[in-house]
Amino acid sequence: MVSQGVSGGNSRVAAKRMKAKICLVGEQAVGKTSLIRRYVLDEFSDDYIATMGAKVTKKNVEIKHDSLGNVQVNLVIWDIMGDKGFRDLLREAYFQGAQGIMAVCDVTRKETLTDLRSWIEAVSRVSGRIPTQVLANKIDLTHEMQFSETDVKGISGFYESRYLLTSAKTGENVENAFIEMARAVVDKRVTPSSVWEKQFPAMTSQQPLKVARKV
Ligand SMILES: Nc1nc2c(ncn2[C@@H]2O[C@H](COP(=O)(O)OP(=O)(O)OP(=O)(O)O)[C@@H](O)[C@H]2O)c(=O)[nH]1
Ligand SMILES: [Mg+2]
Repeated sequence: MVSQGVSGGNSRVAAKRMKAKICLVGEQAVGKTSLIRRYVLDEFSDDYIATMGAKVTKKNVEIKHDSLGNVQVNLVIWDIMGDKGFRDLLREAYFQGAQGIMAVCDVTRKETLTDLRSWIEAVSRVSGRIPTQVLANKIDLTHEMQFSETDVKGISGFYESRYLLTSAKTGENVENAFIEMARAVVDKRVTPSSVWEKQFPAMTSQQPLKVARKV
């Protein structure tokens, strides 16, 4: 983290800066690109153009941190194609140095929720244990929902992560999601690793997963 003095009238305020690589992962067409587009450009399109490979977008966000005060976070957002074949081939290239995972599923397709486990673990195998967030996207399609909030809680609880119900279409919770992610990355950076790891113990595939209750 870089700490830089900024003049403000007679006072000097410490502006802290930090870079954070965030990876958006999840199955094809769950809305990863749309969430980034909504957050960065405040735009949405119903058209679907599958992402080829990975696309990197940057955005600065200022967060208020409990102990640090205001922190400028330079988010480096990696939009990764939802193709598992490519994921396994290229995961070192995509996930190296990741500091946060935004794992996205589509509330209208149940399998996209259960598949999140393999995405989160693919990133974690390369990056180590990092802040993780589960996003249940397309919440605007209420009548087509194939799973409940309880199911989302089940997956996110397993990974000691937070979850949010989002809509790239309406913008619901999209900004919140990125701000929360930035805050979690800053928190990890300033928390001694022994304390952080106690809060967020490493997950193992052997642990049973409480998920997929029928709605
Ligand atoms: N109704 C609704 N549609 C959405 C939402 N988010 C994305 N979509 C639509 O879902 C389709 C897929 O969205 P993308 O953002 O391209 O999905 P992706 O996860 O990036 O897909 P890949 O790049 O193939 O991995 C598009 O037609 C979007 O318009 C949402 O919140 N609500
Ligand atoms: Mg995409």
